[in-house]
Amino acid sequence: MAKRALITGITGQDGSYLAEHLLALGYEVHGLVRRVALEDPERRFTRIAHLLDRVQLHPASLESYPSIFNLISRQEFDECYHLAAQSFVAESFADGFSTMNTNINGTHYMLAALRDLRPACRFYFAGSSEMFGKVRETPQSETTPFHPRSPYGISKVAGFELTRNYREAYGMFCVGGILFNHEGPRRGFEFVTRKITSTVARIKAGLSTELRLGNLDARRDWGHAKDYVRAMHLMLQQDVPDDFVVASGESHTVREFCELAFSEVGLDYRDYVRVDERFYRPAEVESLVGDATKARTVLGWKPTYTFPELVSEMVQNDLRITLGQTEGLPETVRGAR
Ligand code: NAP
Ligand code: F7E
Repeated sequence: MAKRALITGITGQDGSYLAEHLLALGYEVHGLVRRVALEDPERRFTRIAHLLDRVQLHPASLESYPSIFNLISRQEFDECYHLAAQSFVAESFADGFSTMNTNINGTHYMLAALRDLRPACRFYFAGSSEMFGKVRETPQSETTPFHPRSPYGISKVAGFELTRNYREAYGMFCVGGILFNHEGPRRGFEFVTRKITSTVARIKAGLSTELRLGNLDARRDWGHAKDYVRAMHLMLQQDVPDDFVVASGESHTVREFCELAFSEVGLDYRDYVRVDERFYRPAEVESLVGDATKARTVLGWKPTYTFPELVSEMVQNDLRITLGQTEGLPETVRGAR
């Protein structure tokens, strides 16, 4: 019989790639979505429009325990991938309270409902390299201490610890993935990679003349989301639940990302990029690079995309969208920020 998986955050970047991956593996895929999303499918389901006849969507709210309890009581899920979150670090400084509420309570509600109704369901928590924050060692691995630098990072540490506690206290199969930045053509426009590639495309098309960014010297370990969702699935197939770092092991600056993205269309980033203080954060995570040795050896996972391939795919995709837009195609999900 096909395994039945629940994905929270199925409308997001990772949720959409994971749904595709699980469907290809023969899973029955269900998604938790906000009711507003169901009411506005044209705008809210752009990443899963091509999957709508193959997945089952259920309205529920991460802010409401009864709605989650009700959903989990109606279906016998084998695996649950809890990806839904307020995932934009800068927004978490603007509204720390709702980030905490969604990310911490939402995770707690999922775990508590599963414990009551379906304790055998395997649970994946979307932890983040932002938990390392002001890093204590480089590269960062599963044993590196956390020192989060934003409400988002703090919320992810809390979710990660809740997940570990449910594993240790109640013997549930709960795992925390500590994923470093992963991107791709479906990345939200507010994140720096997509902001860069979408603006490069607009500049190339003559629709924009500059790109305003914050800290160009920040370093990130960037991979492709398609590679990273494979690791999530592998984590839930192990004999013993455990936590894993997933990373490329390479770090690059925002400046290097710009350099490659602009050169993809034959331009020099120095002619277009302007530093704008508004995009600096109150506390920055300066440099992240992960050590995914455990994922490579225990899960047999390895990334397939290189950094230049990732940048190139994102720029080429945005060029296609932008040129399409000038011919009257609809605007994509969210505006740049
Ligand atoms: P994303 O594109 O921002 O997607 C977030 C998803 O969460 C969307 O489906 C969104 O639904 C949903 N969501 C947000 N608030 C919600 C709420 N209150 N109730 C119900 N659903 C809500 O994020 P992503 O890049 O796919 O990341 C997936 C997960 O991995 C997140 O937990 C993120 O924090 C974590 N993570 C991401 C990275 C990365 O580099 N991408 C790295 C480490 C960890 P709507 O479409 O309705 O807004
Ligand atoms: O910023 C710098 C910014 O917003 C990357 C999320 O998926 O990965 C993501 O969080 C870096 C930061 O991602 C701009 O200061 C410069 O140093 O793309 P980002 P993030 O904050 O690393 C982690 C692993 C997650 O878990 C999160 O969910 O780029 N930066 N100038 C800028 N960033 C943005 N967004 N916009 C700028 O103009």
